[in-house]
Formats: sequence, structure tokens, C-alpha cells
Amino acid sequence: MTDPTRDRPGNEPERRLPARRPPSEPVPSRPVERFTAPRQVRSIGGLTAERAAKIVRQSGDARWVAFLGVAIVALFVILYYFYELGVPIINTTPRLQAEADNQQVTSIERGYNLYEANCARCHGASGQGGIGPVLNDQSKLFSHLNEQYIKNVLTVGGRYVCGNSKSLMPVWADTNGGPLNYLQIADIIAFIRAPSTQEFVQHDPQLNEPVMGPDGKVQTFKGWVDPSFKPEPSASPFPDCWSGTAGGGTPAPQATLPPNATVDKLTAENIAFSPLTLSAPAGKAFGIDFTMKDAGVGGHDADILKEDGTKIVDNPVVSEPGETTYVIPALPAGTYKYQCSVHPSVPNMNGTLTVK
Ligand code: HEC
Ligand SMILES: [Cu+2]
Repeated sequence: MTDPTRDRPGNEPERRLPARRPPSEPVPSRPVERFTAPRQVRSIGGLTAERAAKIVRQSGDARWVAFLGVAIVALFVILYYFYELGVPIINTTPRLQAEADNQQVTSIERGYNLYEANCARCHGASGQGGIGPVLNDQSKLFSHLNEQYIKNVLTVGGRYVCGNSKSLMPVWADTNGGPLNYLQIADIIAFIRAPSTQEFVQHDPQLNEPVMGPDGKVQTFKGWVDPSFKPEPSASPFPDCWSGTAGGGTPAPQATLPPNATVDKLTAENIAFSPLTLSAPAGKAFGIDFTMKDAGVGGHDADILKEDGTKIVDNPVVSEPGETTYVIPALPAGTYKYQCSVHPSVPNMNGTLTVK
């Protein structure tokens, strides 16, 4: 590599370093415009010292205002949180809880109307039973009649209870062809499970106004479930199928009828006895030839009660259509009742027995 300029005098390498570079940018004659806003806008021309100081103060004030605003919002969020969800330690009712309670009450009050309109004719106005089984029994409500179970019964119909395909209890859920939607079913369940410790207001089903009694007071009702109810430790759980419980316990062994004893005929059909009066001789065992014609009603029987309602003869329930002869031991002269233990509150399942 040869450099022709190298050996020329005055051109020694040391003198050529550092190489001088031409200026990269031309020096502008005026300061470069770095703002996009026009000059007169950003001019502070004409500001007095006081005015400038005031601007500085004002911007300080603005920062305070912003700070206070943020502080207020932050405080509001904290207070609102406690308002909604409750203050720890202090025992207040949080708004969310109060609202949920309110809705529960509304649901129970709607359920009451639905129950009275749809279910009371079979299960009794206060769940005491009738054509259908009793519902307001504490040992039954304790776990047997839980939310899920009632929902299943209302969805599937009475066949869910004892597997009886001819059960009188219809399907209620509209998902299964019944008349009630899921909200109405939830309301009925809320009503059946409502506590007996609380009073609820009766509402007119059409107007939704509270119902006034003849005394000018708002009519109320109570739930069925006693929250403090505990079954006996030895109690067996309520059986899955209610017709197993009717009459209760094992029936007494049947005595045999003496020859030429009186035998009364008694039929149970359409949840009614016929006849509604029977008579028998005093001091002699007699028979009741019992014909049961209803299917899917949980069965019938004819127990003998004293006039004051004490049961003196507990006859076994006949759960399917058929015929049986009940043997009634000798009774002293007097008036007695015969009653179906499955449908004790149906008037036509109560007859009068005259022993003379
Ligand atoms: C036509 C009469 C009838 C009507 C109306 C009726 N039920 Fe029933 N219900 C029955 C009968 C009968 C049974 C027993 C079912 C069986 O064993 O076949 C029953 C069973 C039940 C059971 C199960 C009880 C148990 O011991 O397991 C519940 C819960 C119930 N019904 C709730 C209702 C509700 C809620 C309504 C109103 C929406 C209603 N029922 C309307 C006749 C009726
Ligand atoms: Cu009966």
C-alpha cells in the first residue's frame, strides 16, 4: 500500500491528525422552532411579577383540589364497602344482607298465595294433610322435605314419592308440562321451608296489596319450620315413602271374628267413605268389611276413635285397591268415630259409629 502524499514535506502523518470534519449542520441564523403552537399563544409577554406569582399559586391550589377530590372518592369507596358488606366487629346488618332478607320475605309471601291456590285443596290450608300427605310435620320438614326433594316432587309429580305411577299429585314444573314456572316453584319451596318464628304478610294475589282482616288489621301468616326443632336422638329418619308411615307402627295381630258376628260394609272411594254412619252391637266383637277403591292416594283405612278423638282401634292401611276385613273388639255402648288415618282432615273420611 503506497501513499503518494506521504513523503511530501509538511505532510507528516502526526500533523494530519485529528482529521478535521466539516460542520455537520449549518448553524441556523434564527433559533429553531421547537414548539408547534404559534408564537403569540405561548408568549408570556406583558406578565407582571404579581400575575406570574398568582399563576404559580393557582396551580398549587389546583393540585390541592385534585388531591382532595381523590381523597373524597377514596373515602367514599371505603365507607361504601362497609355499608354494603358490614363493618367488622360492630354488629350491623349489611345492606346486601338486608336486601337478601327482603327478597326472601317477598318470595315466601308469594309462595303462600301459590300454595293456597294450588296445593291447599289436597295438602290442607296449613299443610295438615288431606287427600295428600301432611306437609307441616316437624320431623318431616327437618330433612325429608328439603329444598331439593320438594323441587324433585314438583318436577316429576307424585310418582317420585312412592313410585306410584297413578299418584294423584300432578306434575307442577312447566319444564315437565306442569303449570308453574321455576320462580313460582322456588317461591312455593321458600314458603314450605319458611320459619315459624317469623310473621309474614298476606298479599292479595291480584293487587299485591296487604290483605285486611275484618278487624282492620293486616292479615299475617307464619311459616311451618320450627328452627329449634331437633329430632329425638333415637328417632329414625322419616321414611322415603309416606304411605309406610300412615297408621304408624306395626298393626296389631288380627283377631278372628266369632261366628255369626255382625259385619258392616264400608267402602272408600274418591277419598270418601260410604256410608258415613255405621252401627254395631254393644259388647260384641264385630267386623268391618272394608273395600278400598282409590289408587294413588296413599291408601285408606278406618280407625276407631272415641268421640274426643282418642284412637282406640288402629287398623292397618290398605294402600292399593282391594278388600280386607277389620276385626273390631267388643266396645261399650256409645258413639264413636271411624276415620281414615291417611286423610284425617277430609270430612268425608270421618264417619260416625253407633254402638248400642
Ligand atoms: C290433587 C291433589 C294434590 C295437589 C293439588 C297437590 N298435591 Fe302434593 N301430593 C298429593 C299426593 C296424593 C301425594 C302423595 C304422592 C304419592 O305417594 O303418590 C303428594 C305428595 C306431595 C309431596 C311429597 C310429600 C312426602 O311426604 O314426601 C310434596 C312435597 C307435595 N305433594 C307438595 C305439593 C305442593 C307444593 C303442591 C302445590 C303446588 C301440591 N303438592 C299439590 C296430592 C296433591
Ligand atoms: Cu283415606
